[in-house]
Amino acid sequence: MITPEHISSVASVVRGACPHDCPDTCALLTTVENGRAVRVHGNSAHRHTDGVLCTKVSRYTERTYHPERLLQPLRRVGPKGAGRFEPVGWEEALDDIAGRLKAIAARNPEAVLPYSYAGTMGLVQGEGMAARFFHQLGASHLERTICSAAGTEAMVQTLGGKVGMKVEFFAESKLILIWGSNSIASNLHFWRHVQQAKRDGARIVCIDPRRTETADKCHEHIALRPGTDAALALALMHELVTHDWLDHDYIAQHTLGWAGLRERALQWPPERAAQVCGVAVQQITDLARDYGTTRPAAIRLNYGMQRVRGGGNAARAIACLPAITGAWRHRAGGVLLSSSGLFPIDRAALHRPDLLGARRPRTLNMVTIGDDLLRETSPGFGPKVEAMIVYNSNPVAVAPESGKVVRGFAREDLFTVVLEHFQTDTADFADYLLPATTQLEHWDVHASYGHTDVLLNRPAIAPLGQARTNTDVFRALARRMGFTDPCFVDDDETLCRTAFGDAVPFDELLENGFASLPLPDAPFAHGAFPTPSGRCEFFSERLAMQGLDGLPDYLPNYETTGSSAAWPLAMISPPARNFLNSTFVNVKSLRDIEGEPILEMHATDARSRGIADGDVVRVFNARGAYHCKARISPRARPGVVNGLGVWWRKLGLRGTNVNELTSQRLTDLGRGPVFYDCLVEVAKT
Ligand SMILES: Nc1nc2c(c(=O)[nH]1)N[C@H]1C(S)=C(S)[C@@H](COP(=O)(O)OP(=O)(O)OC[C@H]3O[C@@H](n4cnc5c(=O)[nH]c(N)nc54)[C@H](O)[C@@H]3O)O[C@H]1N2
Ligand SMILES: Nc1nc2c(c(=O)[nH]1)N[C@H]1C(S)=C(S)[C@@H](COP(=O)(O)OP(=O)(O)OC[C@H]3O[C@@H](n4cnc5c(=O)[nH]c(N)nc54)[C@H](O)[C@@H]3O)O[C@H]1N2
Ligand code: SF4
Ligand SMILES: [Mo]
Repeated sequence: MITPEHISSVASVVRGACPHDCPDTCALLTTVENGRAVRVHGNSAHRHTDGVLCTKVSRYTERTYHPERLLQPLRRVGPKGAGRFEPVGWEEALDDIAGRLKAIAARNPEAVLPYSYAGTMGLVQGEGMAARFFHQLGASHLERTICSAAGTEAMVQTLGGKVGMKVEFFAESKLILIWGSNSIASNLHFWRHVQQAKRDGARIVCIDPRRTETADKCHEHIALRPGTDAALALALMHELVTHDWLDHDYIAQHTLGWAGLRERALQWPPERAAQVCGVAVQQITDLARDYGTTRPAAIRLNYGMQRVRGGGNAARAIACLPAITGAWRHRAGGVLLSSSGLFPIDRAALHRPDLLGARRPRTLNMVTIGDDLLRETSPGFGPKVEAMIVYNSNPVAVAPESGKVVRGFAREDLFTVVLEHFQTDTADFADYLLPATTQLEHWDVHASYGHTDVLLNRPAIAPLGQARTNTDVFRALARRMGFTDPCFVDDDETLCRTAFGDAVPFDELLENGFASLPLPDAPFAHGAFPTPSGRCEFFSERLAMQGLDGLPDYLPNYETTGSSAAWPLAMISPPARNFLNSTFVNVKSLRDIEGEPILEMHATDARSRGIADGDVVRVFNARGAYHCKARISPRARPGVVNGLGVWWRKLGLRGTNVNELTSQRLTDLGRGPVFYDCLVEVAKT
């Protein structure tokens, strides 16, 4: 076992945090020898990490010292998107970028758009200095919706925020519903609690259209059609009502809108839901009985179920369940989608929205970047986007309807700066490509969306080559833009301290690398939800005021099988286990495990199309076409195909990926993406 105490004159062990968009937020220990990181381990002193990392991050040194790491600033030569660059000095690059931004901002700063997401979840290298920069500039706001917006809004409206059970108490549950999540792939440390519960006799049920690695290991798998989760949740409620598996006292004291929800649930007998979901009636009635009669019962909800038109309503319906049965009374009962709302982040101090003054720039949604880059100046839209600064994201690969995203990025009149570790699909379109530091090379501080500890990340090694931190690039640009507020000279350690202010003891972070938030074990045992009413809001007044349904309901997908003869198959595109979104696709050892981009198909769907296992197929719809290899697999249910992982387009079979097919429509709540609400046809090539 490696602990930070094993320090010698040539070797040291540095405490850090995994930066990736993963609920586990592991504590890392990096062994450094002669200035070089030689191994990255999980810190066993951190209870949530428990000394274990996933395969991806155990290979972190391979990614860090990858021969294709960007090590110097580059300037485009040749046409947009050709990916040809020449080296340029930092000073020259930054001077030119600042000059271009100044000229655009002099006409209208809203023509500048930041584009970023969760390449790093660090609060400092994420939006720490960047938000200050764009606020001072008055650039367009970006709605950062691409992952979790519908579920987030659902939790806000129902429970009052991204709050819920503590992950460690799932180990004590007697019934666990894993709902819309492939935990073994995407939430490994949660899965360890499930294993414990299972050893202690708990029943584990997986609700997922795909027979995942996780489903394989559960007692029951309910393979419903994509986008039908709300129908299932309402039918469960129907059964809870008709069998009186209700906690009347909890409902009366701690919930709002029961009469209305009860009435709606009674419209959903299991037979009706079974039709909609494409599952057996008995699976629904059995699940309802188990959920209604087992104490404590816990739901691990994850974002996989909310990337469809009705995703927000579905998450809301599911979030109502533990209040109906009083599951919240026990610390091992309730629901967890995300714990991130529990962290006392001082966003006002970190992001400095006050720098906007009276200005209120327009907001563009990162999901619709394809359309928005192709729009001209107009009264409804505002100015045409003239410049984009991309950091911590790879939109050309991850945003929906990539045909349009590519056309947008290919505009010769768009000025694009990309801060990156690698020459990604997006980086190919940059005018300036700036080398960024990795987590081993910079300071940061992290909240988590799977547990309730704050983590500090110290740099283990010096920046490679000429790489610079995101913060440093924005500080340097701010100076050139003439931004004089003192916040633009804050160093990274100061930003780390600012993120939580006095709410988290920084000394403890420096000493241990992590600190637990002081929180009750059973957050809603006595109600006290952080909603306006203080109750679990089955009925949301705030939604009703927006003209929306105040109660959760089932909203069919935009694209439902049966509605189109041309596109008879539903396609979902969940994460690949050895990638993290599009990160790691270029790490050879991990790509070798994934092999090639594949589409899982049920044998009947393949047979009727003359497709054999391993055939190269064309997956297509009106938006585009994507080539990959067919895998005939029981992991796919009839009528649904699974296009795994967000591959880099240029590392796929014919320069496209699965997002060629996905649509830019938005979810019912939160204006999120509908990646898994997508019809296609498949043909042998
Ligand atoms: N290894 C790995 N880990 C990851 C990621 C990764 O790419 N790779 N991504 C990270 C990110 S960004 C996130 S947001 C988190 C969260 O992770 P999620 O995005 O929730 O991803 P998964 O856990 O794979 O869960 C998605 C599951 O939902 C299923 N699903 C699809 N449509 C539906 C539906 O309509 N209903 C239901 N019930 N299920 C459906 C899919 O088949 C899949 O098994 O994971 C993170 N962790
Ligand atoms: N079809 C389909 N599409 C999807 C999904 C899906 O399930 N299906 N999942 C969606 C989800 S859940 C999400 S969250 C999004 C994710 O979309 P993104 O947030 O764009 O995630 P990544 O693809 O991992 O790209 C992150 C990039 O940030 C870079 N990066 C990491 N750290 C740093 C840093 O410190 N500095 C700089 N400058 N760069 C850094 C990495 O090298 C990487 O290229 O994709 C979405 N797209
Ligand atoms: S990606 Fe997730 S499981 Fe892997 S090391 Fe990072 S936080 Fe842990
Ligand atoms: Mo995500």
